[in-house]
Amino acid sequence: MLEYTKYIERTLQLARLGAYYVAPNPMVGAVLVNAEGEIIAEGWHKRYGGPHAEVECFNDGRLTMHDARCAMEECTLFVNLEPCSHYGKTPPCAKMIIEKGIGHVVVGMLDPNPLVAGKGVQMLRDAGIEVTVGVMEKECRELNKRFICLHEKKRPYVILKWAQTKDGYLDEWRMENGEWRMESGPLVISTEMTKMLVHKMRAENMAILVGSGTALKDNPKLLTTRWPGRNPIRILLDRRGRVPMNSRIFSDEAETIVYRECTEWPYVLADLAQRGIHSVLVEGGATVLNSILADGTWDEMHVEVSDVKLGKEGVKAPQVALGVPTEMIDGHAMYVKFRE
Ligand code: AOF
Ligand code: ZN
Repeated sequence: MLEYTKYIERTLQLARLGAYYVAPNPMVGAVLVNAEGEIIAEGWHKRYGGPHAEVECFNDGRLTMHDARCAMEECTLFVNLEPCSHYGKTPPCAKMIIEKGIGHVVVGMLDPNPLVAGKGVQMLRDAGIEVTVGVMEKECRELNKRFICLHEKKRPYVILKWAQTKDGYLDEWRMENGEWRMESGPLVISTEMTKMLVHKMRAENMAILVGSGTALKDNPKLLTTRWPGRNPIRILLDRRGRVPMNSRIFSDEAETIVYRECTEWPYVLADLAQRGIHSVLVEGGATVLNSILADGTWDEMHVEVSDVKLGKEGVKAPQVALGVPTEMIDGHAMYVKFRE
C-alpha cells in the first residue's frame, strides 16, 4: 500500500515551481509511481497556455528508461488537482491517462472549474481506472486558493495590504489649502526587506488595486521590480476622473484598468472576475481600504507596523484589531489575518 500523502506532498512541491507563471490557471504537479513505490516520472504545469502537469509527467525523459520494466496498469498517478476532461488549449488529460493504461489515479482535490468539476474523475472511473479523491485536500486548496475563489465565488481572491507607523498612521497629512503637498513624497514606512516582500506579493497576484488619492499623491508605477515574475494588471478606482493620463500608473510596462462610473466593490469584483482575474492585491489608500473593510468582501489582510511613531496627526490607518504579529522583520511587526 502506497503512502498517498508522501506523493501528494511531492505534487505540491512540483506545482509550486509554476508559481508566478501559470495564473489564472492553477498550479499543478503530477507524479507517476510504480508498484514498488518508486517515482518513475514527474511533471508540472509551467506556464499559462502550456502543457498540463500530466502531459509534462508522461514526457519526463526518465519514463522511457523505466517504461520497459514497469507495467502501466500497476502504476499510480498522483495529481494535486483532478485531471481535466475538456478540450481547452490542450486535449483532456483524463483521456491521455486512459490511453496510457494507468491503473490507479490519486487526486488531491476536485477541479472547481465548471468545465471539469468531477467530469475528469468520472471519465477515468468509466474507463475502469481506480480513482482516489481527497488527499491533503486542505493543503491542495491553500495552494490554489485564488483559482478556487474565482470559480467557486465568481470573484477574485482579495488581499488587503498596508504599512503603518507604530502610532497608527499611513502617511503624513500632505494636504494644504485643499491641495496635495506632493514635493515631500510618501512617508517611507517599509524597509528594504519588507519592500521586497511586497513585490513578492505583487508577483503572486494578478492585479494590484489603488484609489485615485494614492495614484495622485504617491504617483506610483506599481510594478514588480524587486521580485521575479510578471507585473500585475494595475486597477485604478477614479470615480471623479482626477488622475491625469501622464501619471506613472499609466506607464507602458503594464496594463491598467480604470473604473470611473461605478466603483462599488461588488461591481468591481464581478467585473474583474469576468475578465478572468483570480486575485487582487489592494494597496490603498485609506479610503479604498476602509470602504472594502466596510463591505466585508476580502480574504486576507497583511499589515506591517513599523517601530517608529509619526508623532503628529496624519492619515489614519484602518482601525482593525491586529492581534499577535505573525513575524518580526527589521524590528517591524508583520501581521497576517484571514477573514473568519
Ligand atoms: C490539469 N492539469 O496542469 C492544469 C489543469 O486552457 P487550458 O486547456 O490550459 O485549461 C485550463 C483549465 O484546465 C484550468 O482552468 C483548470 O480547470 C485545468 N487546469 N488541469 O489537469 C493542469 N493546469
Ligand atoms: Zn489537463
